Amino acid sequence: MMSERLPRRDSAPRTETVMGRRGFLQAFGLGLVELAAGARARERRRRPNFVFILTDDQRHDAVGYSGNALVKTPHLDRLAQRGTKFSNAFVVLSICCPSRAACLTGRYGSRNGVAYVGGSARLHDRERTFAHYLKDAGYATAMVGKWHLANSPQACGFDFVTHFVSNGPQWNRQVNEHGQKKTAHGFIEDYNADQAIAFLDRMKDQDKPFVLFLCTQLAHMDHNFDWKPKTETLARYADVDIPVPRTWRDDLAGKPPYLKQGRNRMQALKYGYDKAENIREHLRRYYAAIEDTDAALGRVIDAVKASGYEDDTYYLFMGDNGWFMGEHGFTSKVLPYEESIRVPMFAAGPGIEAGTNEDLVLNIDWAPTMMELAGLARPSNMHGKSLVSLFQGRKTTWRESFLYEAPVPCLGSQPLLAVRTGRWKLVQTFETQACEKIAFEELYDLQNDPEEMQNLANDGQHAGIQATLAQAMARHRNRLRSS
Ligand SMILES: [Ca+2]
Repeated sequence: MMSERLPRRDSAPRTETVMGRRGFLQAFGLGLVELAAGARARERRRRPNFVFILTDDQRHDAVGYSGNALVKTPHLDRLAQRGTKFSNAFVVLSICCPSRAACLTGRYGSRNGVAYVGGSARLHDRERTFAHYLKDAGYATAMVGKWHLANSPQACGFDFVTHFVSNGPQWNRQVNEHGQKKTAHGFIEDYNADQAIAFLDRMKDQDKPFVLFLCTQLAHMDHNFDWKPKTETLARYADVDIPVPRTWRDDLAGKPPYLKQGRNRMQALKYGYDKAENIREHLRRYYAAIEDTDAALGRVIDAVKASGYEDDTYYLFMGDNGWFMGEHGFTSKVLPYEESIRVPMFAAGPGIEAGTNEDLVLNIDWAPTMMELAGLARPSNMHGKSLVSLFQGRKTTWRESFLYEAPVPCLGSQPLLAVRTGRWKLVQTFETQACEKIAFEELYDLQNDPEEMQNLANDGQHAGIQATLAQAMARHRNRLRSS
């Protein structure tokens, strides 16, 4: 079904659907000047609004709609069921700063300047974000919640800004509200939702389309490596029997040897992941924190509807990276295994078909998607692809593989690259001091070994597919070097 709202650049302007007070007044006989102003306003309003929700450290399966009956996310589930759910969504580097930078620019970290995590992680000055492009096209731009780049949100194109940098307490957090430092009393996601709703209220008096980039702090751990959900929410998980991952006692045979002493394993041991009950307790706290976050997001979704924006607004939802919850005896992220690089992702809005798409989609795809939905030209340096053809369920040529890159040591990883297709994954880990020198190779058949336990690299039987994947990796890298 072709959309009412998806861009049709050659068609006549469609009838304005959000009339509100303007439409009412015009209908009752304002003068020609006012009518002309109204026409100009409608012209501007033909571009759609965007509510881009980016959650933190939320795994691909930590949403109810994925089939996980243990975590409760009714608000996200309802929204997802209306739209296109992506069951094979990935990030091109699984850490907070690089994933945000990739979403903002539609470009890989090795090119936009943010391929690592830390206070100095900064986009190159020449980089332009979706907020820059949309603002130039007449959009009001808002950023609410967690920010994690050394560039300010304002320098990245956002005008309405209430934010805090990186991680910290989940209650009574210090925030920067329009330039004023203050304490956000209570649970941080309730505060973020209030700020998002304040922005939506402000837009009622303006004729501009808007983009709201709402970045939750949760489900990231707090500064004490814990989750602090609401007491009553956590209590609901107290007696839930939560299974631990089958691979939690992995001896890491076939994996790069450094991982046995790497941060992902050492930190997991600090959390007590050598005992199943400690993994279970973390899952309870993590799921409860996600449920609390979902409830706060539900208030924002309700506010969009109550404000009359629903017919003109696209929701874009994604987790910024995955999270190991004991798989392979790991915690955290960065590493190129599925639990780390897969994220929950969907889009909902006018004309987007309800259903599930299994194509390989990436965090760098959102920026070009917004360009197309807004009727703007796709900047030629964006590495991502617009998802619009997938929203419409059209048969289309789509990527057959993608590159995952962690080119510098991050949170205990050695430099590594991976290429993933629908079925296969090749990982090349490099010497820390010589990033072009391969230290270890892994090849996984995700169809027959989705838990990535059998390294097939260099086993004498998979040389053909290994060579094909290595060629694909080289092609991806060459394309990046020239962009
Ligand atoms: Ca994150």
